[in-house]
Amino acid sequence: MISSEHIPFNIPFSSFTDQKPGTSGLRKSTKQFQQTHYLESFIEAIFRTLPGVDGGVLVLGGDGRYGNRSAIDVILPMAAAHGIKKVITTVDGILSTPAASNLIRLNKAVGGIILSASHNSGGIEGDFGVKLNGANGGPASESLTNEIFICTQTLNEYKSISCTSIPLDSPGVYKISSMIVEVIDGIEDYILLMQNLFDFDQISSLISNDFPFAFDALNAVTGPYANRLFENLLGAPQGTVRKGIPLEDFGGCHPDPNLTYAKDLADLLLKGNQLMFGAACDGDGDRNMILGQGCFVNPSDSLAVLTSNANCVPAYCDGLFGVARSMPTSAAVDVVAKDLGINCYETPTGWKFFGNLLDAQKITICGEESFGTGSNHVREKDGIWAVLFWLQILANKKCSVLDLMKEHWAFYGRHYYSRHDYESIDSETAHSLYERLEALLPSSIGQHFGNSIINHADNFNYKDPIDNSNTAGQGLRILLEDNSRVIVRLSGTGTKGATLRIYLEKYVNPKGNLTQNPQVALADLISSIDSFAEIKLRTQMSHPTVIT
Ligand code: VG1
Ligand code: CO
Repeated sequence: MISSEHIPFNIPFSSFTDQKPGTSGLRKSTKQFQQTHYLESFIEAIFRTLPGVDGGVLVLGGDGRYGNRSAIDVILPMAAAHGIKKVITTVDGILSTPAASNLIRLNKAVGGIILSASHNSGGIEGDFGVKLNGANGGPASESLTNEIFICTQTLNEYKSISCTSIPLDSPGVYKISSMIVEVIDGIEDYILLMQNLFDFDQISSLISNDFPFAFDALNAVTGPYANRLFENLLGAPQGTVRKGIPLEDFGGCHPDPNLTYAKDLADLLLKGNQLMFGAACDGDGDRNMILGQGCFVNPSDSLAVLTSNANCVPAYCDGLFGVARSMPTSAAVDVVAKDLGINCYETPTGWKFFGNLLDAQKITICGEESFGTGSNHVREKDGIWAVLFWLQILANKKCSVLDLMKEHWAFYGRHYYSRHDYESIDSETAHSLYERLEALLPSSIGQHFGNSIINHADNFNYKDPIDNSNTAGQGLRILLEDNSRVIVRLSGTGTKGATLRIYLEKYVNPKGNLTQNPQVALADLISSIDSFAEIKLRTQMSHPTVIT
C-alpha cells in the first residue's frame, strides 16, 4: 500500500509575489521552474484551492515544451495524494489548450492543468508555464487565481505519493494508489468536435483540388492535430503541414504566429505566388494567423469576417447569440454586429472574461487582437478552429482571401489597425511611463491628438454583465472624435522586464481610401502617442520590438 507523504519545503515565497494575480496561471523562465519545490508549491496551491478536487476528474497535458513530461511525473502523484479520482492525460502528454478545454467539458472534469507558456519561447533558455482551467473548460476565474496566489504565500509543505513514472507512449489505463490514470489519444475527441461544427466534405473539395496552402505549426502542439486533420482527413497534399513535430525547444523558434516570428510563412504568402492560403498557430494551439496570397489578415478583421460569414458554417448558420471582443481589439466586429442586429460586448484582455458571456448564451463568437478567435464550442480561443472556419468560407464563397477582405471593407469600411510592442523594458521605466500617462489623461480631454481631438480618456473598467463583478485598471484608452483610438497597456504574460503594448486604430468609411499601408494610415496616431507618452525618450528604444 502506497501512502501519501507530506513533504515539507522552504522555497523563497517571494518568487511568487511578482506573479500578477489574475493571470490564469504561472508563466516563468524554465530555470525558475527548475528551482526545488517551485512547481510543486504552485500545484499544491491549485489542489488546495480548486473546488471538487477530492473525488473529481482532472485533465492534464501540455504543448510538448521542455519540462512538459517531467511536470506530468510531478503532478500525477500529487493529484493522487489529494484524492483526485481520475486523471485524463494524453500520449506523450501532448494536448493543445482548446483540446484540453473540450476534454474538461466532455468528461465533466473539475478542471484542467495545461503545461504551457503559450506563445513564449521554450527550452532550457525559454519559458515554462502552468495554466489552470476550471470546470467550464475556460481559464480559471480571477477570484480563483487570486485565492491560489494567496495560498502560495502561506504554504510550507505539499502532499505527494512515491510511485514509478507512468508510461505515456501509447494509450492505456494505470493506477496510482486508488487514482486512475487514463492515457488517451488527445487528438481524436478534438477532431470529432470539429467534424460536428464544419462541413468537412466542402472543405475537402477545396483543399484536395489545386488549392496549395501551408499550415505552420511552428514545431509546437498543433502539428499532430493538423497532420491528421488537413493531410489525412481532408486530403491536403503531403507537406502542407510544416514544422509539424512538437519539439521541446520549438526548434529554437518563438511559437508566436505573427509577422515577426512566423516570417518564413509570411514571406511565402506575401512575397511569393505559389500558395493560396497560409496559417500558423502558437505554442499551445489557441492562437492563429491567417494569410492569403498578398494579404495578411489582421486578427481584428478576422473576427469581423468570421462573424459576417458565420452563415457559411453549419454550426453557426442559424444565427449568433451575440459577439464579443477584448477592449484593445478593433471595432471592425462592432460594425458587423450592428448590421446583423446582434449585441457586441467589450471585455478586458484575456479569454477568461468571455466565459460568463458564453455560458449565459449571450455570445457565440469572440476574439482578441492578439491572434485569438473562438466560439461557444469550447471555452478557449482555438487556432485550428479558426483555420477551418476560414477554409469553409473560402470553399463556400469560392474567392481568394484578398477578394474577401476587399469585399468586406467595401461594405463595412476599414478599421486600420496596428499593435506596437516594446519588449523587455526595464520594469520601473515601463511602470513610471504608464503611471505618468494615466495621470495626464483627465486633462487631455478636448486636446488635439493626431488629426483629431480627444473626447474621452480613461483607464478601462469592466463590469461583468452576468455576475456584476468589477475589474478595474485594464488599459489606458484615448478615444478621439473621429472614432480613432489609441490604447496603452502593460502585458501580463511577459517574463523578462515589462512589455508595453500600444494599440492604434483608425476607421475609414467605404468611400474613403481602403488600400493604404496601415502604418501609413496610422502615422499621425503613432507619432502623437510617442510624444504624449514619451515612449522613445523613456525606453531609449528607437523602434517597437514587434509591429503587427
Ligand atoms: C496576451 C494577449 C492577450 C491573450 C494573452 C494570453 O496577454 O495580449 O490577448 O489573451 O496573451 O494568450 P498580454 O497581457 O501579454 O497582453 V496565450 O495564447 O496564453 O494563450
Ligand atoms: Co496560446
